[in-house]
Amino acid sequence: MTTTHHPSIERARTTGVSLEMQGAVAVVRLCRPSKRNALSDALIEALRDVFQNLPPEARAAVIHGEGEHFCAGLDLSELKERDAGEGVHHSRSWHVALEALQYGRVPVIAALHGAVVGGGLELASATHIRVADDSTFYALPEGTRGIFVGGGGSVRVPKLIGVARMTDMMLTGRVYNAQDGERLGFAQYLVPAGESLAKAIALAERIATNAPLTNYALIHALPRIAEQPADHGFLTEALMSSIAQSAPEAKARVRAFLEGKAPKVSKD
Ligand code: 1HE
Repeated sequence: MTTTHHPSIERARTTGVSLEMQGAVAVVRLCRPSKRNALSDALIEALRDVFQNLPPEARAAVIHGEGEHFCAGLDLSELKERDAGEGVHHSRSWHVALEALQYGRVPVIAALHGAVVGGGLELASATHIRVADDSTFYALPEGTRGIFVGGGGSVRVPKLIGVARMTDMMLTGRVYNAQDGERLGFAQYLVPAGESLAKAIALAERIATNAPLTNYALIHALPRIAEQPADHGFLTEALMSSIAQSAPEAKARVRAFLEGKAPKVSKD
């Protein structure tokens, strides 16, 4: 089936970022396997365009990489002699693209496998849920390449694993395997090799059935509340919670539970 998307999404496809709708789930794929999905400037721009222009029917998204690896990070062949000003603009272009993903319209789940390194880990850290398979490994080779993270990694990675572990990864080139990565907090799910995409899509399908305002609160309000001083956070929480509760969909869902028509919480 061919669907017509926003022109920028068709353009992104020719650059190496494709989008396919599976019901209400937007499946976004990095398609540059010969370069291990290394993120060129064009790919970063394409990611920005895709996440800024997801089709209106999308209610959750998955991002994954074609080939043996999720993403090898910054395209090092483009790391030319930039002066300080150009370097700032380059880094800021990553920030814009990854903010489009993190603070977009829908929750995004990363399906990880193979290398999740450098800018690839920065990209994964901007998603809302990470599903890794047994082949996944995590590293920040920037330290050994004589550079620093520039795609938001110094803000997002410590929130997952802490400043001390990120410092160690960058100072020593330490690589974490899939099992350790899940234990430390890089990924919330760990599945057998080859199964991360299917698991991510299954989670996205479930998320797509949530009330839209609940998903909005989780991706836009929760991370901001977590950064606020407690007294501001409590107020933002009260405002967000009252807005979510007032939606007709919330009323209908609560009524369904009280009438025994909605599933109970179950540990199975
Ligand atoms: C690349 C890149 C890349 C592969 N830029 N071309 N990231 C890194 O320092 C990681 C560098 N990459 C690797 O360590 C390995 O390639 C992998 C572990 C990811 C995969 O290994 P492998 O054996 O499967 O592939 P390969 O043979 O190393 O690479 C295949 C091709 O992809 C080869 O090109 P070819 O023309 O010789 O076939 C590689 O040169 C190319 N390739 N990775 C450019 N990253 C916003 S700031 C973010 C800062 C960073 O991300 S720094 C960390 C960069």
